[in-house]
Amino acid sequence: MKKIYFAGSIRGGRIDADLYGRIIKHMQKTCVVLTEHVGSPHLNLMEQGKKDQDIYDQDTAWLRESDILIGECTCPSLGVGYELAYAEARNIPCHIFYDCTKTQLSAMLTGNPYFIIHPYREEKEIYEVLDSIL
Ligand code: 6IA
Repeated sequence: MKKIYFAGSIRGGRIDADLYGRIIKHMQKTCVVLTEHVGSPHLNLMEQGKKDQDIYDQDTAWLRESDILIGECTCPSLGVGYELAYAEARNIPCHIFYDCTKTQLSAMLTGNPYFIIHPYREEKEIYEVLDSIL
């Protein structure tokens, strides 16, 4: 099964956490999602006690072993931006989703032809594209 690194905002803001959870659940029907916790509603509790260096070490190890990165970038996150650059440097394919009725994506992503960008207007479009990618 394909290993997916799903990237979504954590300290950048949890406004879309439920959406991340639904995307992760959809992908888990056919793939392994290494970063299931990104969609968890209990992240604040889980975050207590974890050292930032351990989080960095674990996430970069998962990135290196992933076959593909799927990012939901409607809510801007420094961590997600970093993960995208980290994946690009290692030739891991990167698909970026964002709601184009809510935000304008950074030119540092839209201006880089490496990234495969999927603007959407309705959530159902995400699942249609994911089914064609995975
Ligand atoms: O800058 P941000 O915090 O928004 O960055 C979000 C991105 O960084 C996500 O795509 C995650 O892969 C990664 N990340 C940030 N914080 C954590 C984290 N916190 N755990 C795992 N990945 C993280 C601790 C929660 C954990 C104990 C469940």
